[in-house]
Parts: sequence; structure tokens; C-alpha cells
Amino acid sequence: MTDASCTPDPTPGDGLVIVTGAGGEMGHALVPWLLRQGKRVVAMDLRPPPTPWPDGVVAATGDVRDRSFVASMADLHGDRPVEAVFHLAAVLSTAAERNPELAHEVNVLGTMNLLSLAAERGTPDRPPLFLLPSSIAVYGFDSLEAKRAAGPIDEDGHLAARTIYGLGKLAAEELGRYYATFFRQLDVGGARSAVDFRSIRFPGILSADTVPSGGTSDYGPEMLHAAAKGEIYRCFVRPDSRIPFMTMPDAIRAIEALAAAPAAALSRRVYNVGAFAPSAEEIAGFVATHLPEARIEYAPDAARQAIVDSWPEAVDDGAARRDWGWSPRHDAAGAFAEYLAPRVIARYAATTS
Ligand code: AKB
Repeated sequence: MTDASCTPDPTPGDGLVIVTGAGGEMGHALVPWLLRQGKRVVAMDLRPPPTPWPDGVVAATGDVRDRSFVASMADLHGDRPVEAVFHLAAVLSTAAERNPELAHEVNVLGTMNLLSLAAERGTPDRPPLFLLPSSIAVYGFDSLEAKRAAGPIDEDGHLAARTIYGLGKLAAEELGRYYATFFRQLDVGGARSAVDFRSIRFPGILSADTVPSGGTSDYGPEMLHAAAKGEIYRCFVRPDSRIPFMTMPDAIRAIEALAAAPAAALSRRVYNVGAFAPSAEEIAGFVATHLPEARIEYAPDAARQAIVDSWPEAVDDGAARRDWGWSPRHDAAGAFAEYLAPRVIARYAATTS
């Protein structure tokens, strides 16, 4: 696996790259990476950036559900064609269950708006790259026994999402496949550019810098950040709950590596990526090793527990390893010792001193 800072240019042109959900941690890592390659970037988010983006980036404040707003993003850097879209904006699983209509509009219709934009305003000589973070939420198990018996699962089975978020991600993946392969089969006039659609099914993500909101894997990062702040954490799942996780730097490396991979090396459009798969109790153990004052209690929430119980214990990421050299830098112990604990401790020490 190449180092993120050395990964080759994903799209060797001088077109425009659109990053949606750019205000989040992934966006803040991807935008500088794109700028280092000389790209012109439109950084789109629902809220205006708290601090201005550097030169070469135009901020676009708006909603991916708004088709005319999405279309207007292609005009923000002069006449350049759309060379790539990194579509990071999404409503996560718990928030989506609370508002399924909103989740469908953002996660499915919003994705369709961006795919149409890429297809209609893309580079004529080369299909525009479209990178979509998907999720382990596309998988679904009916019982804990079935989940435990399945072990690490590959991309092609158990596609029985039990959340509107998982269903939406599955639909968005299928829309991507459609725009890559079949869009405008009929001669209806207008542009016909295929889209180079690529997607990664992410596990829960652990970051030392940000606490996610609206997800169901959030108990992992919440436990860590609460302990670093000296707060009691009431974990909303049972101690034996187990799903895959990875660190945020590894998640960003995965996006950069898949984006940069030559199309000829890819045997599929949608990939699993794995790193480690701790139970909630094992995460609590790592937290307590580095933050001995951590106070973690368990108060399972039936609905959120059912979601986590329906997600796989582990994923088989052999295709990503073979096709584009995926290899996580952090295992569980390394993630806490080298990245999460030192950084989260420094972060809250700085805010309380
Ligand atoms: C969520 O919990 O919704 C996300 C995910 C696993 O996709 N973190």
C-alpha cells in the first residue's frame, strides 16, 4: 500500500473535483491532497466553512437534494469539466432511522444528483471518477447466531440491509453501477459520459479528532472521547457487541488508494475494507489501558443494539488487498497506542489547560 502522501494523481487532468460533505474530517484530509495534485476543488457542505479554504478551492454552501444547486457546482471554476466527485455527504444510520424520508432524499436522491452531474458535465475523453463511501450497513443478519456463524463476509452475500441507511447505501451503489454501465442506453440526445464509479464499504471509524454524530458505530469513538474528557460513558450496546472498525487515517488512505488505482486493476466497483473487529468490551479495555480513569457503563438501547447485531462481525477484504494493495496501518492495539490515545489525550489537555 502506498503512503497517502505519495499516492499517484487519481485523475491526471486539469478539470474540476467536487467534494461533498467537505466540512467533515475526511473532506478536510482529501481537499489538501487534491490541491497538492494541482486540482481545482469545489468544497461543498451544508454549512459555510468556519475558516476559509486555501486558494484553489471554491466553497459551495447548499444541499445535495437541490438539483439546481448541485448542477451549479460545475460552473464554479470557469469552464472546466468535472474530473472527479468525492461524494462524502450522508445521513448516518441512527439519524436516518429517526428521519427515513430525509435519509432517502440525501443518501439516494442526493447521490443520483451528483452522478447525473458527473455524467453530464464530465471530462469527454475519460470517464469522471466517482468515489462513494458506502458502509457495512448494506449487510444484514436476522440473528446473532447467523452473524457469528458467518465470520468475515465478502462483498456478494448477506445484502439484506435492515436500516434505511443501509438500504440507501445499497441503492446508491447500484445507481453508481448503472451510471458506469448503462446510463443513456437509449439515444435520447445529450451527453453520454460513463462514470468511473468506485465505492468502499466502511466499518465504524475511530478518530482522535472528531466525534461522529448520527451513526450507530458511534459507541466506539464516544467511549474514547468521554474517557479523555473525564466523563462517564453509558454505552448503548452490550459488552459483547462486535463489528469491524478502523482508524480515520486508514479510512482516508483507503479512499485515496482506491481513487488512484488504475481502472484495469479493479475487478469490482464496490470493496470491503477491514482492519480490526473488537467487541465493545474490548474497545473499553483499550481505552482503560491508556486512560485508567475511564468510567464506562453499559445501558443498551434496544433499537440501536438491533442495528449493531444485524451488522457483520468482520469483513473479508481480500479483493481490496489484491486489486489495489489495501493494508491497514493500524491494528487494534496499534490504533490505540500510536494514534488514538496520544492524540485524544493531547487534544483534551490542550482544551482544558
Ligand atoms: C454508522 O454507524 O452509521 C456508520 C457506518 C457504520 O456506516 N458509522
